[in-house]
Amino acid sequence: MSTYKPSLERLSELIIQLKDGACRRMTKQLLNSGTDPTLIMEVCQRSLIDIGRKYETGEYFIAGLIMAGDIMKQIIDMVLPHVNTPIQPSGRGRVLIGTVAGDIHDLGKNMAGAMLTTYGYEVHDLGVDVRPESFMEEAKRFFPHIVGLSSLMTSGHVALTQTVRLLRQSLTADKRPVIFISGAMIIESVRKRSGADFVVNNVAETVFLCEKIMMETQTGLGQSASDQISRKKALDEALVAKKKKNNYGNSG
Ligand code: B12
Repeated sequence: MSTYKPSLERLSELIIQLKDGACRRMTKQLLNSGTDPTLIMEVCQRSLIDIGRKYETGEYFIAGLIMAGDIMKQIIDMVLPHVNTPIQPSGRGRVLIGTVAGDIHDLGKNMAGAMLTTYGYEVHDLGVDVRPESFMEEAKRFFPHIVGLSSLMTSGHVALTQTVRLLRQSLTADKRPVIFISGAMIIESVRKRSGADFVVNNVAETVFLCEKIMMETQTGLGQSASDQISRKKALDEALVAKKKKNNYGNSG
């Protein structure tokens, strides 16, 4: 049994030390003490970034990444059933997700997919290492309102750009989905280069943005470029306001 008071900071330390049993116990204690499940997930995500840095500097090896991935998966499985969702009907909108070609990271994508499903979205997950053509074929069949592309490695940015281009070229304006991109190495300049509409950095942001898009535009399809730009500006402002309100890292 852990002798520590449950806290998100302590969970982060345990994750970074790769102590899986203690991580499970701490997560259980945090959930029992009423900590917001999305805060737990965000702390995990940030801790895994630290583990990635340790891998880069040679302090951890590939085994460390594998263990970290395993711990993250266990925590996600414990946390997801505790996510409180507003009561709303299914069929909020269709979301197509997948990890781009050459990349097998899937924890963030799975987490985002599970959250969106809980929130009533119809999520179609193409898995990992997905070719641009597969995204395009599925988009033509499924007609998603939103497409979410995951890419955790710098080497995936080419595939990301190719996928966005192909989706834009092969779908007519009225069936064009809003495209999100996400992952560890994704920043605004990558979004610009790829031609995607939004970068999402965590599940809370993903759900928030999907809700806004579905609410504000009915379907989010068939917008003119200027509509898209003004909508993006409004959403960006809303996200900044939401971030300011968030009080990370000091519950428990
Ligand atoms: C765990 C991990 C692994 C695990 C993955 C297990 C799995 N099933 O996914 C394993 C061990 C398999 C792995 C392998 C490799 N990895 Co790795 N890995 C990581 C690590 C530590 C954490 C990633 C993670 O799961 N984070 C937790 C999740 C929850 O966060 P997230 O992915 O950011 O997702 C959140 C948001 O971005 C968003 N989101 C993410 N995806 C999506 C998708 C959609 C649709 C939406 C809406 C939202 C969304 O929501 C999520 C939740 O908030 C990262 C470090 C880091 N900085 O992230 C390195 C990292 C990504 N890996 C890296 C590397 C180099 C590799 C390897 C090449 C190592 C090797 N030598 O073999 C291989 C790559 C294999 C391949 N071809 O893909 C590098 C990439 C560096 C770079 N510049 O490209 C990183 C950044 C580590 C580092 N700092 O060096 N890795």
